[in-house]
Parts: sequence; structure tokens; C-alpha cells
Amino acid sequence: MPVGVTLDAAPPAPYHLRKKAWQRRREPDMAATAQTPVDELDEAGARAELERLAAAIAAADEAYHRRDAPEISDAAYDALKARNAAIEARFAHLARADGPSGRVGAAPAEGFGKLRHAQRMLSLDNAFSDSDVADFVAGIRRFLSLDADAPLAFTAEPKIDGLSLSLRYEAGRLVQAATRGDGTTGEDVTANARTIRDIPAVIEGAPEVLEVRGEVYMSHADFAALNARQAEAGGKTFANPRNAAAGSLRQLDASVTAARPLRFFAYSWGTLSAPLGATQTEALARLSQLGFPVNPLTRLCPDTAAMLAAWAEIEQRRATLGYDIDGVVYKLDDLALQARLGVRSTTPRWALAHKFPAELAWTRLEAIDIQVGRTGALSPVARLQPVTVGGVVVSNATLHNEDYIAGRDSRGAPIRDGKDIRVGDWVQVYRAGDVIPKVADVDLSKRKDGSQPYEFPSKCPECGSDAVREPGDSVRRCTGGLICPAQAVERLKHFVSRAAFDIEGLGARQVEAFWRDGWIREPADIFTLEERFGSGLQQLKNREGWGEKSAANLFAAISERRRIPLARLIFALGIRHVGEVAARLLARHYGGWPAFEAAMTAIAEAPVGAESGPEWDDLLSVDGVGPVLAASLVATFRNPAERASIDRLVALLDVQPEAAPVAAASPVAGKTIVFTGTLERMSRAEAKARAEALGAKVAGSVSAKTDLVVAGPGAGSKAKKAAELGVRTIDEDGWLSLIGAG
Ligand code: D41
Repeated sequence: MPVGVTLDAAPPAPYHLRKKAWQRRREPDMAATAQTPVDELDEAGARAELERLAAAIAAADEAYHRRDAPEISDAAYDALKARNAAIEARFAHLARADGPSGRVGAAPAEGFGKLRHAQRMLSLDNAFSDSDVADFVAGIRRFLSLDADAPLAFTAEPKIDGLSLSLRYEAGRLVQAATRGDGTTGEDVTANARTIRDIPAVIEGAPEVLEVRGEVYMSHADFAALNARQAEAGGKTFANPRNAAAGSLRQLDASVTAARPLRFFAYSWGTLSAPLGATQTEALARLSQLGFPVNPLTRLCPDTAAMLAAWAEIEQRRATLGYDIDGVVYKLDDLALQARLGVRSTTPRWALAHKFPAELAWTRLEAIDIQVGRTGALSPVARLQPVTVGGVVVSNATLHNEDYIAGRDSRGAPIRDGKDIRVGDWVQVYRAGDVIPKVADVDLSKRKDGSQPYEFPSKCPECGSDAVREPGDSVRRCTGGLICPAQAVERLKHFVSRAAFDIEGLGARQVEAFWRDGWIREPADIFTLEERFGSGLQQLKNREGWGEKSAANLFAAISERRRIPLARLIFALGIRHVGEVAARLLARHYGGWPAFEAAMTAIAEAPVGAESGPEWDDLLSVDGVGPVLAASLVATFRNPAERASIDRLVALLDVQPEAAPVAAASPVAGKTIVFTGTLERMSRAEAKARAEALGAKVAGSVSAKTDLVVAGPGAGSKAKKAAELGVRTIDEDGWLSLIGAG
């Protein structure tokens, strides 16, 4: 299998760490560069090397900007640039027009239009064991209040390792094709999709509106042939069929896509003007009839045993399928039951991806580096002698935390039979799907005499502050906060990431460069960049990789993001324990920044550990917000430096209030409801999902803000509190008639 791609296990190290890393040890990618010291180079040598560097950097830029296949690690990239700059500094007259300092920015991958999906493209929950599957089925039975012996059938189909695509047909004609993107908005690849033979341009007998969803992939044979052609033509080769499929579909010039052997399997649908059937099986049969390829290994399984048997069968055939799969997807067959189950934030309750076991390889652990993350966590990263694991070269892998290296779990119990991991050891590397590779095991028989246990640092390697481990925390954290450059940079990277501010043209690499030059030190600086450098546009233009157009585009993209939905803003702040889901819950609960800010301010005034009062109770009443999350949130607002940084940011933004999720037509829209006691006609989980679908907020505890309590038999303290507060309380029948389901 062609390789040559380095999969960076851990997120790239912060810039200042990286620089040290490459100075300390030479990347494998760099080994071929056998370097003559710059001051010993003669003119001919310098010219030849600048030519080589220009080509290598241009290729890396191309791969990076198209995002589909970074060809070299960030550290290797930085090393190439540094070498280029050093040579140019000495031989200024040799600097090339097409060299990295002469070129205007590589074409960004912004060429595709954006398309909003009429219905969100969901993700899948993962299972890794038989018991995960049993839990999934049991959870569904519980949610639906089904007896253990009531029949419940699932489909099982191979999980294709490609990329998702949504196709929209109107009156039988393909009118739109969009990639998944972030699930809400994807890229418009209509012209590209039209060139894929498996995708019909016109279909007969279809509903007026039909959105078909499925996976675009490339077969092993086509992948090998494509790479051979590419290599021969001096073009870029791909690390694996998935990257090849992604790179081929996302071509600005659709005629390139047309020449690439892409295939498609349909597995789902979005908006429909008429149903495709009553079950998953019927719907797939209908799609097949309409002319879409449907995976022939799809099975209908009457029970869990049959699901596991289908999984085993598909895994057994994996090697002979001729295309990559990474697991099996189970889906509840009955579409009416699917609708009752509904979705969690981004995954349906009725589907599950059961992954195949990971791929393994053995190699030597060359060094352990410590990276400092956004929340100050010190993460040990294994630097490995490069090894191929399932077609990808792995040179970095995670070592989780200090306990993991020492051979114990967070409670002190031995893992790997208590074997610790040492630099120089022969270690087993494990990779599952897209998951970050990790060091799984160590071969003691190959351990060198005199090796020493790894000593985990007690100081932050970035800023020298104490790194401490709080009781109950499995990670050691830098206590430097915002004075730690690594934390600050990582937080900025988080701030601009896709689920946060998602500023086009301002990715991790640009943030690092701006940080290094002191142009951006905190999020607010992003929004004053133009003002400060508007006149300094010239300065930006003169920077490597920036031209007039890309600079103007960047300022426009930043400006566009001043209007930001509340949930994104809360998530972007990068507060520990506040992920996307929690941010959305908070945004929904508070509605707008002023209410959120007022509540945080009120709570932050109380001394640490003595939080109380209506705002605190109200925060804890948000279903999904526990004491740990609440404490972390408040700690941020209590910290004067953090608070000032947030205030500076928000003053530059136009924060959009969270829209009420559903039409106010529902009698419970906008109301806060608490369920308590036993419900007999539906499970608590289903009741909650129904209420939320109707626009209500479901809280876990009763407070003055509660509008309604639904109390079943056995309701205790919550019903009592509702009575005390005079909150309206109804029983389950009352609830069902209220929502029109009685
Ligand atoms: O073969 C696949 N990769 C596959 C992916 C599949 N067979 N079925 C899928 N079904 C879904 C839902 C249940 C959400 C409609 C999926 C995916 N989703 C999916 N793939 C990537 C993200 C989600």
C-alpha cells in the first residue's frame, strides 16, 4: 500500500514547542535533507536547494490548504520554511519568485459554495463491544417502554469508510449535492456529483422532493490504479482510499472528478415529499428500485444475536470486499419507532456504528514529549520510529497521562499487568478508524538494560509554572493560566475552530503565526486586527503566504463573524467541561448574552465553594448542567483576567440570541418542565424528548422558574417543592392531553 503520509496523532504542538521539537530531533521527513550548514553552502548548492525547497513547500501548502491530505507533519513544514529563510537570508539574490516568501498565498479551499442542509446530517454513536450493542438495544426498549420479549428488528449494513454526500432531487432531477460539512452546512459539490456514475442524474417514479444520503468511496483497485497514474505523472498520491475519494470529490474543476473512479452507496435520506416505506428495509429497497446502489450485505436482524452474527459475517468478508469498511451500522427497522426515538444533540437514538477492532503494529518509542493543551493539561506524546498501521504511517501516538505511562489506571489499579512505558521501549501502536493512535502495550523482553522509568514533569515545559494534579483528576495541569503561552495559543486555536468562530482563512497555523508576531494574543485581538493593521495591510501582504486578496478576504471573514450565535460564543470561550452540547443547553436556557452574563456575574460574586442563591439554583436546574460544569463556568467568570478578556471580546461582537427552537404554536413552547415520579405511558426519556421537540425546556430540578411539573406515582420531594412554590402540577394523563397525545 502506498504510504508517505504522516498521521500526526496528537494535535500539532504549539508553535514554540514545535520549534524546540524539531530542533531537538530531526523529523523522519527531514532525514533525506542531509543538511549542509547554511554558511558552508556554495552558490550552486544554495540555488539547487532553494529550488527543491520551493517545490516541497508549494506541495505541502497545496496538500494542507485542500485539507484532504497533509503530506508532512507541521514540524517538518516549519523546518522546511526555516531552512528556506536561512538560505535566502544569506543568498538574497537567489530568492525565487515561486519560493515561499515570494508567492502570494496558496489558493485557499474556499472555492466551493456553501449549502445548508434542509435537514441536519446526523452523526453516529460508536460501539466497540458486544455489550455496547446489548446496551444500545436495551436502552431503546427502555425508551419505548417495550417488554423484553416484544419483537424489535434492526438492519445491519457495512459502514463504508468514505465521505457522506447528500443528493437532492426535484421532479426526478438531481438539482443539488452537498458534502456533510458540519452537519448543518456543507459544500456545494453538485457539478462533481454529476460526474459519478453510481449517481443517477434523472430518476423515474420518485417523490417530487427526494434527498438521498450515502457514502462516496473508492475501491481498492481503483485507488491503487489512481495512485500509480498520479505517481507516473508526478502528481500527488493519496494515503488511503478515503483521502483519495475526498480529494477527488472536492475538486474545483469537476472534470478532474470525472476522471476519478468514485462510487456511491445510498444508506439514508433527508427531506422527502412522500415516504419511501414504513421500514428501513422497505426504504432501501425503494432507493435501489429508483436506481441507487444499496449495499448488498445489508441484513435484517430480528434480535441482538442476529445483529452480532451479521457483524461477524461482515467482518469476516471485510478483506475480500474490495473497499474499506470500518464497522457495521445498525438501524432500528421500524421508521415510526425511529421517529419516536428521535435524536440526541447530533446522533439518532435508533442507530449505532459497531466498529471493527483496531489495527496494530510494533515499533520503538524514541522520545516522550509533553504538550500543553487549552485547559493546561500536560499530555504526553509518544514520538515513534515511523511504522505503518493500516496503511498510514504513524510517528506520534498518545500516551494519555502520567498514570497510563506508569502502568496504572486513575484509581491506582494496574493496567497492562502494571508494565510501565519507557523511552527506548518496543511498544505496540493501536489505531481504530479516525481515532488518534495510541500506545497500547510494551514488550518487556526487548527492554534495554539500564533503562529508567519515565519521570513526568512537575513544571509546565512551556511557561515553567507548577503543574499540579487536583485530587480526582487524572491529568496534571499547568497553573499558569493565561500567562502560559501554550494555553493561550491553544485557546485561540479552539476559538477559531470549526464548531466555534470558524473564521475562514484563520486556522491553527495562521493563529500560531499571528501569535508569534504578537498580533493576536487573545480573542478580542482578532476583531481589532484590521483596525490595527488596516493601515498595516501592507505588512500583512508582505508576510509569507499572504497577498492583497487573501488579506482582504481574511478581514471580511472576521467581520462576518462579529455576528455570532450565543451557543457558539459560549463554546468558543473554551471553558473546561463546556463542550458544544453544554454550550447549546446554556444558550437555550439563558436565551441571550445579557441574561447569561448577568447570571454568571451574580454567581461569581459569592465566595468559592459557597455558591448559592436563585441564579445558582437556576444554573443547576438546567438539565445536563451538573456541579462540576457549573463550578468551572463560574471559576472562569470569577478570574479577573479571564473576565476582562471576555468583556473585551464581547464588546466587539453582536451576539445573536438563541432562537426558540420550535413554533410557539405548541402549548409548552418556551416553558420549563420538570418530570418526576414514574410515567406509565412513556419512558422519562421519551417524555423529555417529546417536550423538547415541542419547544419546552426540561429541567432536572424544581425552582421558581419552573412552569410545569408532570408528576407520576411515587413523586417525592420535587412535587412537594412544586406545591410550596405554587408551580402548576399535572399527572401523566394531563400531560398527554396537553401535548395532544392523550
Ligand atoms: O456506510 C456508512 N458510512 C454509513 C454512514 C451508513 N451505512 N449509514 C449511516 N447512517 C447514518 C444515519 C443513521 C445518521 C442516517 C451513516 C451515517 N449516518 C454517517 N456517516 C457519517 C456520519 C454519519
